[in-house]
Amino acid sequence: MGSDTGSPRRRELTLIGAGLAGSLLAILLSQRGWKVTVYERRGDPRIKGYESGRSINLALAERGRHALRAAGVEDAVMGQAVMMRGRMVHAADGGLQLQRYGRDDTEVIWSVHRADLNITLLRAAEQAGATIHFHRRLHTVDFDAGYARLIDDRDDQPHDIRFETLIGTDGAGSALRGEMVRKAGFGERTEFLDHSYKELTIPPGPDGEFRIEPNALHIWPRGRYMCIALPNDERTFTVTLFLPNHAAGGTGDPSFASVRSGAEVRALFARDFPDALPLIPDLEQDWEHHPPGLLGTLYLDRWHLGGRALVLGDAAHAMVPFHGQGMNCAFEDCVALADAMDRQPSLASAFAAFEAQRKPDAAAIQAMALENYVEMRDRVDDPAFLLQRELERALQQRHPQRFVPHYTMVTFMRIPYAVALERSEIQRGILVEATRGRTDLAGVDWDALAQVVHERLDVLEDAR
Ligand code: FAD
Ligand code: 8R5
Repeated sequence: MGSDTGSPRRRELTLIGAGLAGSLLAILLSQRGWKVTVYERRGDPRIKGYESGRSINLALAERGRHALRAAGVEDAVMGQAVMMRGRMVHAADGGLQLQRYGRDDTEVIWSVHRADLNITLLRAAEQAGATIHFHRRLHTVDFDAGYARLIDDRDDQPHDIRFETLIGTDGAGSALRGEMVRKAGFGERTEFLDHSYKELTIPPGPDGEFRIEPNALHIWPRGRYMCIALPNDERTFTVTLFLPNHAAGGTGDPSFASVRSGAEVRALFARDFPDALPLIPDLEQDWEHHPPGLLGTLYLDRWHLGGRALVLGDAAHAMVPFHGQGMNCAFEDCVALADAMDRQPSLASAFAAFEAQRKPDAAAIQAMALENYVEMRDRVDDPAFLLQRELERALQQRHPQRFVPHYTMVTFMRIPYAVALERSEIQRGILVEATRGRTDLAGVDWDALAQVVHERLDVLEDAR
């Protein structure tokens, strides 16, 4: 509902966290006439000196782009985005293979710079009328009285505010979620993966050029672990090495327990990623200076306290990164919430409608993200998987409205994630059955398969 209904004053909302979801939501709600105030723990990234200097990039897909479009910032973001057409698989024997994500260059993902994206969104939020306060970390909340305490971490001084409604866009470690859980339970649990990651950098070549193919997401699959690399527009690549925390019994695999020093990481790269090693000149320093990142899935039974408080994005449903959908999902949340607030008569009913709509979808992408780790690290260079992929494409061509590849439903469409998961499971069954015992598609009975497709999959409405 807009500012001109209900109370004579402009309706106020207080957002906690001006990261990706918080800054986008501030735009969408300001545009709808809400008086939006955002409190952010860190300093203003637009002020020089706050950037860590590291380029961290993210993969932006259709769900995220659609939300940026709704906020009117798509063009500003896409100007610096680098296209990624597919997976560039670096096999252990040095072989290279590009596996396209879609049918052509209309079905691609985009690498965007996190800090630049955040700055673009913050500027647009202020232009739309939002007020953003930096160096304000949410500390404690009195939901009944409508008071919150914020801390300035530069001098440890408390700042108390009054609020009507708090929206938590404060990320995976959300302080607002902590306060909601303290008051009302909510069944919070986090399932950590037994794997963590390290970020490394491939700088530009001697003539300022990209050192490897820029228009791809590079993957070095090695069975129980892997490396990936995403391009940055300044011609660097951010490399992420994912390793188990401890080697599985008897495997002698590398792990965060066994690879501890710069020398050990160099030996690991020389053995497993020899083509990447000469591209990462600061390997030892990157390894020793960047802390390992933890990976986990956060589950929460409820996301809101009446019309008083709500969490969304990573604060409500943090996920492992392997589908590249955390930001995309958080952005899709923002649009869904703004829509629910347009439609519902009260904030309490809008929050309830948002939670009911988005919880199954968040659970679905959390599950699909966990599954995609196995696909990326172990299956992308497996002949059986490649044959299933070939059949997936053939069935898409024959039945474009019914058989849509899993990756396409998640990445290039906006159908609910829960629908994508349900259909993917049916499709995987068809692909596994039809390729069992085969090494190519020569003897496939296409008429029988057409019948199976029609029996098990109805027409998929294309929300693109
Ligand atoms: P965040 O973007 O984390 O924002 C939270 C904000 O809240 C931050 O600004 C933080 O400083 C602030 N904050 C925290 N606590 C407080 C407090 N107590 N008080 C006030 N402010 C607070 N997703 C993709 O879709 N594609 C990708 O390729 C991808 N790659 C990723 C790579 C990395 C290295 C990481 C870590 C994540 C990646 N993700 C990716 C996931 C994506 O970053 C998150 O899903 C997304 O940022 C979630 O947005 P958010 O606004 O909920 O949280
Ligand atoms: N996030 C990504 C994909 C899917 C790629 C594919 C995977 C790094 C911490 Cl691991 C990962 C994807 O299926 O071929 N799209 O985008 C981003 C990913 O990792 C990001 C960069 C990351 C959290 C570290």
